[in-house]
Amino acid sequence: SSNVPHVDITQLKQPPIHTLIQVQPHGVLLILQEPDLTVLQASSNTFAQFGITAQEILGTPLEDIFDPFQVDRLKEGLAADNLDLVNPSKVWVRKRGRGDDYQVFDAVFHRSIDGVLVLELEPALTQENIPFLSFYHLARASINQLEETSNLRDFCQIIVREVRKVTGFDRVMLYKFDEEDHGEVLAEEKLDSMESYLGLRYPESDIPRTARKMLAANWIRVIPNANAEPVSLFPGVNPLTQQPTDLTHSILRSPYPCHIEYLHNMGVGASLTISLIKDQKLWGLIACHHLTPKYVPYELRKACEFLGRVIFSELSTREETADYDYRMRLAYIQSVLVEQMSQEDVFIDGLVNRQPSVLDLANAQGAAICFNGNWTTIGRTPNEEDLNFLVQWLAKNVEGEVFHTDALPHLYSDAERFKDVASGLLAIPISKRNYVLWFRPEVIQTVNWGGDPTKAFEVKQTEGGTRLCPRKSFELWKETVRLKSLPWKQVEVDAALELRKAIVNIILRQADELAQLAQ
Ligand code: BLA
Repeated sequence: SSNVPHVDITQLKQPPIHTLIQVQPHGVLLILQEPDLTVLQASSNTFAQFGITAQEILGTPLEDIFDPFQVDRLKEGLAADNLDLVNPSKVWVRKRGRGDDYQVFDAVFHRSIDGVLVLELEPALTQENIPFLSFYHLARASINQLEETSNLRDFCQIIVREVRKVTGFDRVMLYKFDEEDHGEVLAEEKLDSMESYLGLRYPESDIPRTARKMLAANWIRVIPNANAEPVSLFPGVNPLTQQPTDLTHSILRSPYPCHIEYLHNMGVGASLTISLIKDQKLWGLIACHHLTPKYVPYELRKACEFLGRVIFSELSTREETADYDYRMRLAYIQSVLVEQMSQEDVFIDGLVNRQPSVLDLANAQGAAICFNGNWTTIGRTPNEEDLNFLVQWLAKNVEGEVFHTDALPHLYSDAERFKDVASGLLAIPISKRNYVLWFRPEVIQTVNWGGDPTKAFEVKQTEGGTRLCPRKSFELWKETVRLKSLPWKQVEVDAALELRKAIVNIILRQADELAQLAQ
């Protein structure tokens, strides 16, 4: 998959995403001056939502828009510098010119990265807060099911089923990133009439690095109507700072046009994205799609985020447990190998002539040990001449105590000749020109992509500068991946490093014994 292009949109002349100052029109965004909470900037859809134009609302204190009693409560929360006390709040907005007609909004505050206070208002579908208890029941029910499953895929399947049940989206997917930041749909629940994306892979460029950063900061993103015309902020910059306000943490920020086009091309009318974070890194996403516009109230989104967090922490624990069991097995093999090495006159015999052998330490099909210019091999390996050239290449190109690749021919083209035994290489240099090498054969894999990943986007020149456009077709595109082995697991690499230490110790001890004999 190395011919799949990576893209860094920061290198193109496009505005940084977080300062795009357009807002999705289903809600109202206000930038406020503290402590009076007067309006500095407003999204230009206030007339549609409140019956007051953005011009009129500027300089207005919040009391004039909301119920003053509610504003006092908000101010108390803000004074305590604890936004959790006020988020979310239900606020009543009396519509101008409509008599006693008022509308209820969910109000959510945050401080932008520049420290500016941002208030976002979305029409509330209910006047009551969804009781916390219902989140709890929701999570309990799914966790009970999860306890009964043992494999990762079933587990992911339950997550998407639960999220779909709770939200009613037409399609819910669990999407996991790989080491190259491409991603794969591990689980999917959808309407029968929709085509399936299960098992498909999507290239890294579908979610550029800047977008990933935001997904790691904002655990939940909503686009209730992918066809809605975004609205601007009025005025465009904060009059106090003369800068566009940083909207990284905003709920209503309008998505980058490129992504909207992407959704259109996929036939998506609304989306909800929940980030799955592990060790502070974006591990994957729960991606929800709806064919038509769909509004998900704040509290239900929070419930989904909660569900995502709780369930996902359970999932990472399990992944770690699986690794732990394997690590323990390798540690055991390692200790037996050390024992065997110390029992033999020539330590190498303890690695290749007995059971378990050095092959078992890294689940390899072949291994070769170069010691004092002599090769000892076990299983399927390149011939001696090829091995000699390979260690010369390693000595020149590789540093450190361990080296591993699942695509040796991509790095060292001569290896293509012996790809059937050594498309994968794990190597530990013991000392200058002494090596232990493990090999894995080529495994030809078919990777199913959602559209041709080498044509993931088009670069277009427009008046506004260079623009990237997403692909039009997401139809199944099969890639045959050659010259690659199964990947080495971190636990296997760690085990190889441990073996290196043990061998170095044995060599030192033997040298010591020789020196003593010589005295
Ligand atoms: C954002 N791209 C995203 C997001 C997802 C995807 C989930 C985050 C959505 C959100 O913030 O609401 C991609 N969605 C997918 C994938 C699947 C899916 C892979 O459902 C698979 C099933 N996208 C392109 C190109 C660009 C691009 C060529 O294809 C070029 C610049 C950009 N994607 C892009 C940007 C964002 C994005 C800029 C951030 C949008 C924003 O938050 O403003």
